[in-house]
Amino acid sequence: MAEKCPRNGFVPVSAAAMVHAMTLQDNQVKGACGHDCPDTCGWVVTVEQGRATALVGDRDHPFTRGTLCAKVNHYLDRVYHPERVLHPLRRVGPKGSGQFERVTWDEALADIAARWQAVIAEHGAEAILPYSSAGVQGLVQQASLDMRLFGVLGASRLDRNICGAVASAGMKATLGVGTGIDPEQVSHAKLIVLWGTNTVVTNLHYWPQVKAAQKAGATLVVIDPVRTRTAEEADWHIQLLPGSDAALAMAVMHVMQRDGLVDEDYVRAHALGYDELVRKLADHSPEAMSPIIGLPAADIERFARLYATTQPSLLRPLIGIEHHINGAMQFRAVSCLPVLSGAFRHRGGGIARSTHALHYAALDMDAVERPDTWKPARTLNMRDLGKDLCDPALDPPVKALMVYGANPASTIPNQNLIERGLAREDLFTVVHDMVLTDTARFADYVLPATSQIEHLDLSPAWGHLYLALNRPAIDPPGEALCNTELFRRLAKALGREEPWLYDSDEAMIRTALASGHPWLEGITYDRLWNEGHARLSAPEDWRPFAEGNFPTPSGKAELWSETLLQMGQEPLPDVGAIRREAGLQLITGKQVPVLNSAYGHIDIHKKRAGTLFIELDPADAEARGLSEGDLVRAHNRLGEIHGLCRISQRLRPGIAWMPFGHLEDASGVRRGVNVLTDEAPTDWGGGTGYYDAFVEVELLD
Ligand SMILES: Nc1nc2c(c(=O)[nH]1)N[C@H]1C(S)=C(S)[C@@H](COP(=O)(O)OP(=O)(O)OC[C@H]3O[C@@H](n4cnc5c(=O)[nH]c(N)nc54)[C@H](O)[C@@H]3O)O[C@H]1N2
Ligand SMILES: Nc1nc2c(c(=O)[nH]1)N[C@H]1C(S)=C(S)[C@@H](COP(=O)(O)OP(=O)(O)OC[C@H]3O[C@@H](n4cnc5c(=O)[nH]c(N)nc54)[C@H](O)[C@@H]3O)O[C@H]1N2
Ligand SMILES: [Mo]
Repeated sequence: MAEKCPRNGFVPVSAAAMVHAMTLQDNQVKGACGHDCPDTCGWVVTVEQGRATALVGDRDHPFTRGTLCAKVNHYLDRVYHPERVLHPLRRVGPKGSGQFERVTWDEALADIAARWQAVIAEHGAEAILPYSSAGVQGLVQQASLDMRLFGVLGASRLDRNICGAVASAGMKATLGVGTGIDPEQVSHAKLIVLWGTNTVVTNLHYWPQVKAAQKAGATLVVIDPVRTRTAEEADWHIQLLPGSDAALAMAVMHVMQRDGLVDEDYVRAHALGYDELVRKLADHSPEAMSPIIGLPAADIERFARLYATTQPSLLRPLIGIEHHINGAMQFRAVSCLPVLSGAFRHRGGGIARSTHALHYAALDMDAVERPDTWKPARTLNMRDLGKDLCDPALDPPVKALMVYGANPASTIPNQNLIERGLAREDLFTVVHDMVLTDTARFADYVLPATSQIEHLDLSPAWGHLYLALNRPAIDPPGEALCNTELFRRLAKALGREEPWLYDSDEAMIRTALASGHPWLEGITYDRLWNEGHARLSAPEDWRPFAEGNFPTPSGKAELWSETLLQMGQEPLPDVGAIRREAGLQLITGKQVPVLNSAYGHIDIHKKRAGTLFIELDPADAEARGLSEGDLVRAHNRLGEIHGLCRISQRLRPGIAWMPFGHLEDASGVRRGVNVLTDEAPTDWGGGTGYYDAFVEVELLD
């Protein structure tokens, strides 16, 4: 059972942990940011009389080095925001109206348990859909007791794939992993290719490392259809057409093979299917690929030669190339480049994507999530939430939805359809969050969640190898509960007696750290408690594929993939299916002042983000008779959204850009860019082509 705290009943931390907190010197507590971001910054919270009075970057953290981002610099505004949900709320108005009344935890929990039990009795447990994402990123708060509870109930499972899964699936087809090398090895690189990632904005603490390497003589290339702030800093910005990265990779491989620039020794020893690939590359010359990529063949030749003749060369992709319908193939094709160039042999060479899987492979995740106790159940794809909620043929239908650590009404494609589904009178929706999100406005119950400074968590990172312990600095305000405590109470309300549904957070973290994995050697709970963070014990000069050892079925880098063939996919790297439709291709990008759909309700961030705008190339604006500052509507068959017209030199003709994360449009209506995106599936990996939306833009009368 969970430990009881004499002050407020259940608390998310164990009694032992509370004692530690009280014996800390001074009034400062180390923690780590829990946002869905590669940086996972270390921070220090100052507490005075139970109130957090300062939150600053932890100078001891080797990767984030004492700085935070524009959002988290004001994290305490989020913690103490007047609109923060502090008590359980029950709906009193129509769905979507955001009208609620305060109820007690006991009332809310008893009613939720009774409603779920009724759904299970009538439709079976699969009629319950838990929907969560990485709103709080960490070992126990993100996914632990929730997985256990919904697992033993036999609720529907969620295929979580809108961020990273497609990239990982694509890379795995070639390399057997979705990770690559340690990103910090960038300091050894002589060529750095930021491929579809806006590092300055989204991966702030990696940027100084990239810049330092550039200053030390490395050439920095940015591949992006948009001239982002990151692209501005590059030695060379390759501004290709969206979705044409695989075509570029094919052309580069063509040149490498044609000109004898392939590391033949490496390829013959460690790759499978090179001869088949060579035959295919014959018709992927720069000239042949040029119309697809939208760049002159000479530029493609030049990039190919630069890549093939510079070592060590490091490719750094994040999300940009996965949010297309050929997203997995784009990652598969790009991952072939360091195999052909032999870059993996060299320190700082290869490809460096998310480090998420490196942390989670070291931790004992099965002990945390306990899949051994789960009942078999169907899996629904998060991308299809709107379709599933509105599908009369879905059997069983989704009758109960529980959303936590996510805001699908704003972040999943086809916002209008999702809202239609959430408005269903026969759907029972519970949302656990700190704020009244777009999704929460449709809930039957809104439950108050803790902020990161109010709960304990172990924080693995997806942008580096440092594991952190996030210590709670203050008591939760009002009646807020952390995710794990909520699921303990839900288990109790449902009358569950399995003891593992009540494990404490500390116990789960200790278990996860006790995996025996060599990279966790010397990393104990107590050390993390005292020091805040520790680097996974990977060798300093870690070159996982210098001598092959790819964890693919064949043990080699698979230029030819039997696995893909069995899946009905093209077994060799390929251009993939590129979506081109009438209208402007809409790319929606991350912004500095907000974190996905979060922070938009806080004045300072709202002001910085400004009024929603739609950015166009001068040629496209002129063709539509539009001027800077006009109020325009962007629309397609799914819906419309209003914004101010912005005309810039950042785009190419045919491309429009809108910022992702505004909570309302220029007409003050609560709708974001996902009213214009559909659920177009990626080739494999289960994700969606967010950046393959097509719109028309015109003056709003
Ligand atoms: N400030 C801030 N930071 C964030 C976030 C945030 O909302 N705000 N979100 C966090 C999250 S959840 C994530 S996943 C990361 C994502 O981090 P990034 O991957 O850096 O983010 P994106 O802006 O989605 O996409 C990167 C770039 O891909 C480009 N792109 C689009 N299509 C293509 C294409 O076909 N080819 C190529 N080569 N490029 C293309 C876009 O123009 C964009 O500049 O950022 C995290 N960090
Ligand atoms: N058009 C378009 N759509 C996109 C993207 C894009 O670039 N363009 N990017 C996509 C990407 S990469 C991602 S990752 C997704 C993000 O999609 P989501 O994960 O749905 O997005 P967030 O807005 O980060 O929502 C997280 C929520 O978790 C809440 N939260 C924070 N901490 C806690 C906690 O401790 N407990 C609970 N219960 N809740 C908490 C926050 O308040 C917030 O409301 O969006 C995707 N959607
Ligand atoms: Mo993401």
